Amino acid sequence: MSAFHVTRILPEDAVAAALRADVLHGLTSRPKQLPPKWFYDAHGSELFERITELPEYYPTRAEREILADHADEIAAALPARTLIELGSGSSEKTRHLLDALSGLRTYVPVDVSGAALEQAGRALAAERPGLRVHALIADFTAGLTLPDTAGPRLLAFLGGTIGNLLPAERAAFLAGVRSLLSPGDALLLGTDLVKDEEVLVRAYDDAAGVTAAFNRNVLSVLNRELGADFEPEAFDHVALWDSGNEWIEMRLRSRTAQTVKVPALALAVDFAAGEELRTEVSAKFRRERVHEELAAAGLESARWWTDGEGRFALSLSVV
Ligand code: AVJ
Repeated sequence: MSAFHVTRILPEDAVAAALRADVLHGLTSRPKQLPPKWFYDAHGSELFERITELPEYYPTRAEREILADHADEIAAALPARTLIELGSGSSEKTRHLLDALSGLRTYVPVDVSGAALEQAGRALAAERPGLRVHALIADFTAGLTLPDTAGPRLLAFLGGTIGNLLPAERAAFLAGVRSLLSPGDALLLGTDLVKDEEVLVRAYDDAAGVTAAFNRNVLSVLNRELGADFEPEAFDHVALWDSGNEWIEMRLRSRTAQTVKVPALALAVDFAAGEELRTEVSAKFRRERVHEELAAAGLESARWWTDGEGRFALSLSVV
């Protein structure tokens, strides 16, 4: 008997339709833009895993430090029977939580990437015989229904991925999360913090060029999925700090004037020399802003932990 199963909430054709809609809208907007979720095909997910090991990319290590140091306190504050993790990816950092939650019965990893879920979920279920792993292939930014599992439930959204949403999207997302929680449940939220500009920019423009390859990979995704003819090397990787919005932006800057065809959308897209395509926003937070945004969604931040250097934070909101 297997304690692992996968439910696909998101049909394959819905993923394809969402990609087409996002690319059509984004490449005909001014300035041009694409949502960051399309980075994560198998190769993009692999590149992201490599990013997390780069000396410049501190968020993963900082968050792992917080989880390693405080998982017991988190578990004491919220002795969950169900752990739901949005954007679980490789579920690597989650192990600290799984170890600390002694009454845990069910782990629900949620991701758009079925491949990552299969691999991580199967391995976890095999390692932990008492644990049911019920993976969900779903887009958690587009409304989510959760399996009916035992409370209290801890919903974890780690990695600072909330920073990839724009402010209005964050507000809608947090309100949606709040509506999924019942009394006694909680949200555990990971947020990267505002810090020195140089440290931030280096984290998104590493010396080895892994982040540049990750950024350009979205063009390869469009080539494969939509028959586009992007030449990834015809675009420069750009990472900059927007101090007004307090977010990092990643862009791809066209080296020359060029026209790119996207046959699946019957689209020809002109790029001027130097024109930029925004591929990611990664917002950085101050404690007050995290509290405000949580409060606006009806969530109160009960606990707050940072790593030793104050680079990254976890907050726990019990409903
Ligand atoms: C997916 C939110 C963890 O914004 O830092 C890493 C993705 N982009 N380097 C982030 C990413 C460029 C990452 N998160």
